[in-house]
Amino acid sequence: MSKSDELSAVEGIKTRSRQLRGTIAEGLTDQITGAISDDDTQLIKFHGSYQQDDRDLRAERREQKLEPAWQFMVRARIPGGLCTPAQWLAFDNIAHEYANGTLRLTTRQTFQLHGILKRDLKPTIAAINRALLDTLAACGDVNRNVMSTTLPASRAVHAEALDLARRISAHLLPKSGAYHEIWLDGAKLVDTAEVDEPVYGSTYLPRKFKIGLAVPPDNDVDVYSQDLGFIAVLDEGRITGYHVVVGGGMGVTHGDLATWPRVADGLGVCTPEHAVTVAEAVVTTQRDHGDRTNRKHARLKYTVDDMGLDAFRAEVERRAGIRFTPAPPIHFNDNGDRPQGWHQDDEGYWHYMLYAPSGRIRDDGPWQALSGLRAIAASGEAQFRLTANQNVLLSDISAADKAAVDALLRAHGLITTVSPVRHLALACVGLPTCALAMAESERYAPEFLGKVEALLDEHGLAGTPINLRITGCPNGCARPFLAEIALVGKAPGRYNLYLGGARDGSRLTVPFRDNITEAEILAELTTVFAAYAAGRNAGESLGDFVRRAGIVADIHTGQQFAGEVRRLTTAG
Ligand code: SRM
Ligand code: SF4
Repeated sequence: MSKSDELSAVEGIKTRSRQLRGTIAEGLTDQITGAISDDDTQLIKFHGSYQQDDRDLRAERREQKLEPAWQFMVRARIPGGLCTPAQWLAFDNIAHEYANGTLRLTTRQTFQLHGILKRDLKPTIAAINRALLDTLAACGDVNRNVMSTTLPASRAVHAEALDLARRISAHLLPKSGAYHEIWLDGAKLVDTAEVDEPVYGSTYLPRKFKIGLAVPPDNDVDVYSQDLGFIAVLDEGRITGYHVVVGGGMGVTHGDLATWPRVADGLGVCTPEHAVTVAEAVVTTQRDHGDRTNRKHARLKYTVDDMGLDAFRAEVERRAGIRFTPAPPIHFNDNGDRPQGWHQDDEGYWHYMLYAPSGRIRDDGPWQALSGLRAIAASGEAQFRLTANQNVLLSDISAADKAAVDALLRAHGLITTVSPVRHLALACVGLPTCALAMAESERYAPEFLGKVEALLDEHGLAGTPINLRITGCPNGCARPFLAEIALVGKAPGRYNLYLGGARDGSRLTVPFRDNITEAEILAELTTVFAAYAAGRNAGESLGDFVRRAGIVADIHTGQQFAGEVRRLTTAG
C-alpha cells in the first residue's frame, strides 16, 4: 500500500461531486472558454468523455496567445461490441455532424468520436442515447465497457456469454441521476443524497475497472489483461461455468519500479447463475480494499498482490456466498481476431471479418470503409460486432444476403489482402488527441508495418502470424505487454522494444531494448527474424521462439520488467 494516508485529489473531487454532477452543466454553457473546469475534467470521464486538445496545434496556438484547441472525445458503452445497423448509421451521422468525420473502434469493442467542440457535446451524447446506446461509465473510476468474444462460432454459447456481459454491465452501472440530468435534460432530483449507489458507494472505485468474457478457443478479448475475466467452461457445447480470473492490467510508468503489468490469476470456477454476484463481490472488494491514496497503485492488480491471491479469493467467496471449484485446463488458440474474410457459424449464418487499420473507419483512396459500411448498414443485411482487436465483424448474415454484402464490400474496395501481421496488429490512438502520448502510434503504424512486412518477406516469413502492438506510452492501451513484438513510446521517434508474449495472450513480453529509433528497431528485428527463420520448430510462434532461443531472457536473469521482478521476488 502507499505510505501516505492522504487520499488522492481525485477522491476529493468525487466526494464533492454530488454524485458525479460537479459543475458540468454550468461549464457547458460558459462560452468564454472551450474547456470545462479542472474538477469537471475528472468527473466528465464517468459520463464517457475526455477533454483533450489538438497537440499538433499546441505550439502554434501558444505563439498566437490562444488557449489550446480544446475538444472532447466521446466513448460509447457497447457491451460485447454488438450494434445494430441503425446504431452504426447513427454513429456515422454523429461523426459527420459533430466530430471529425471518422469513427474509431477501440480495443474494448466500442466507438470513440474525436474532435467534438464543447457546444456540440450535449447534442452528441443525446444523439447516441436516441440510438439506444449511451456513454455512461465508458470512462472514470467505475466498471468500463464489458467485453465478450466476438465471433459467434456457436450461436447459443456466444449469445449466452453476450447476455452475461450485458447483465454484468447493467448491474454495475452507476445509479446517479446526473447523466440523465446533464445530457438528456432529465428531471433534477431534489435531494441527490437519496439516490443509493449500492455497489459503488459515494466515492465509486479507487480506479478504472475492466471486465471481459472469453469463450475458448478464442481469447480475442485478452482475458488475462482484465481486472476481472470470465472464461467460459464448456461441456458438450454448453456453458457449465465460468473460470474467474482477476488482477490483469497493463499500465506502467517508465522507470517506476512500483508499477508493473500483470496477467490475471485464476480464482476457480463459478456457476453461470453466480457470475453477476461474483462480479459484484470482486468490485466491492476492490472498492473497500483498493488504494485510494496513490492512483498509480490503485488498480485491482495491486490490491490482489497486496492482499495475496488466497486472501482475495476468500474475501470474494465470503461476499458472494459461494465457493469456487477447481478449474479445468483452458486452451486458447490465440488472442487475435479470426482471419479476414468469411466465416460461418454452427447455424449456417455468415460473418465477414473486416480489417480496419488501428480501428479507424474512414474513406481512404480505394479503401472506402466509411461509405461501404454505411451502405451495408443501410441495407440492413448485417449486424456490426466491434472487436477488441480494432476490427469489425459484419455478422449474422443469412445465406440469401451473403452475395449482396460481398458485392458491397467489393464495390467499396474492402476485400483486400492484408498480411497476418497487419491484420493482428494493434496501435493505440496516441497523437494528436491523447494527452499522455510520448510518441506516435496509430499514425505511425501503417508505415512501420510496411517495413516489418518487407523484413518478414526477406526472411521467408511473409505469411507468419505475428502479434505486433504499438503504443505511444506505457499506459498500454493496445495491450502491448501481451504481444510477441511491442513498441512502447518513450519520446518522439523513440520506443522501448519488447519481445516474447504468447500467441494465446497468457504471458507477458520481456523488455528487450530501451529508447531506440526506428532504424535500431528494424536492425534488431532483422537479427531476430533471421534467427527465427533458421531455428524455429514446426508451428513454433515467434514469441515462444525468442524465449527458447534465449534471445530474451527469463525473469530470473532480471530481463523482465523491473517492477515485475520486484513483485515476484518479494511475493509470499
Ligand atoms: Fe487507455 C488512458 C485510449 C484501452 C490503459 N486511454 C487513456 C486515454 C483516455 C488518455 C488519457 O487518460 O488522457 C486515451 C485516450 C486517447 C484518445 O485520444 O482517444 C486512451 N485506451 C484508449 C483506447 C481508445 C485505445 C485504442 O486505441 O483503442 C482504448 C479505449 C478502450 C475503451 O473502449 O474503453 C483504451 N487503455 C486501454 C487498455 C486496453 C484494455 O482495456 O483492454 C488499457 C490497458 C489495460 C489496463 O487498463 O490495464 C488502457 N488507458 C490506460 C491507462 C493506464 C491505466 C493504468 O492502470 O495505469 C491510461 C492512463 C490512466 O488511466 O491514468 C489510459
Ligand atoms: Fe495515449 Fe498512451 Fe493510451 Fe496510447 S497507450 S492512447 S499514448 S495513454
